[in-house]
Amino acid sequence: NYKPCVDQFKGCLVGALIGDCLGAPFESNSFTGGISMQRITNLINPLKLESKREGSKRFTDDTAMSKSVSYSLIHCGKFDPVDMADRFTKSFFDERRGCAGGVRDGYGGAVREIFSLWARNGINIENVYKPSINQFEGKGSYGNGGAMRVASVALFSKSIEECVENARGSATLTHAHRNGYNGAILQCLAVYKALNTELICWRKFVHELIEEMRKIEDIENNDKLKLTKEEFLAEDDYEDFSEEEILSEWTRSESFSFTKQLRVIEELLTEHYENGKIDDIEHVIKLIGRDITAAQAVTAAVYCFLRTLNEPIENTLYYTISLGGDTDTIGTMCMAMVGAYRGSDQFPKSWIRVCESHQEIRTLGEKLYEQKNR
Ligand code: F2R
Ligand code: MG
Ligand code: MG
Repeated sequence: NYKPCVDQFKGCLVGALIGDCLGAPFESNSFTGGISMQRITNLINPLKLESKREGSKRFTDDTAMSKSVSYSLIHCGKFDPVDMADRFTKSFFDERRGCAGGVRDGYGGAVREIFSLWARNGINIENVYKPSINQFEGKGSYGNGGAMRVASVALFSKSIEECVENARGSATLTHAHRNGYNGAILQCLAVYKALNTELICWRKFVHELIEEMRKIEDIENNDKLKLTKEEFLAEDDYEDFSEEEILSEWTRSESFSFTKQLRVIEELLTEHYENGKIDDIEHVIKLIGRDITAAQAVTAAVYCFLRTLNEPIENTLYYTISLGGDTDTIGTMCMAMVGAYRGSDQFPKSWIRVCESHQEIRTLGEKLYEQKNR
């Protein structure tokens, strides 16, 4: 019967904004190790940011697309694929034209092609999903772009079932690979549960996500197709591959399973919480990854949220960034969960103040709260 308050709605979107704006300077596609805590705190320690200009940390594609999702849900009162696609396209081309504060950094290559096709062919209910379904020889994009923008879908949806349906629909507009949209569903469910649970027990949280993802991935019927990394490895010859390359192959394949990877998260968290194991970031990176695939980025975000659940809120972002890789996106997804659980009042004021459009984002959280409680 727990009823989340307006500060949690604002917190979810403000957290997502902070993760994007403060995580973006560290984003890299490199295959090197994690990022040192010293480098992170040198740049984003709340005290250091107090002297920075209000709104000086710009958001990237993650927040630009999240804003379109929020505005669409608020305007339509339901998930409307045509309206949402239209907003993505307008916002992208407005930025290109230098409106909306100038060209925005970092959209993925495949998603840009979808915007161009929508702009060229027009958008209607018959053709809106065609560009994404046709990408990559009909496999669709496995990038994390569907998941990175899904937080407001969790705020908007009234049940787990609505979360699943709306997350799948909104993600598939650009990400038709099953890892792409299933990652968005997992991210949406994690935010929904963070918002609607008064006191989170990490093990129960993981078990509930496993149960939901088991149904979505239809593990009972697909058990021979949905593999663990070890099962995947046994299927082919990966002798000359490094561990990171094997993880990369598996997380880009349709054999990848979020259900099975959530069990890996459970093992890592057990080592941390129950066996008191000292953190080894390299080990976490090897098992979970941190790249632009939804398979790696969403599981990393869930892990970082639960791994730092009871620590000071700053530690969650520091820890997330320390994994390296797709730091703005893992940051935005993890901090959306944190904000939904703890509320916006818990974030350092200087963190919020330096983020571009923080007032607008707060207002969107308030509007989504009002809409839900009307
Ligand atoms: N694009 C970036 N970062 C790169 C630049 C960052 C840095 N600041 C710099 O300046 O160097 N970040 C943003 O992209 C990610 C979200 O991407 P999204 O929306 O999923 O894009 P897309 O285009 O759909 O997928 C990304 C790329 O993945 C490859 N790919 C996807 N599916 C594939 C498939 N089935 N087969 C083969 N390749 C596939 C393609 O190369 C896509 O272009 C976030 O990190 C956001 O922050
Ligand atoms: Mg980005
Ligand atoms: Mg990114």
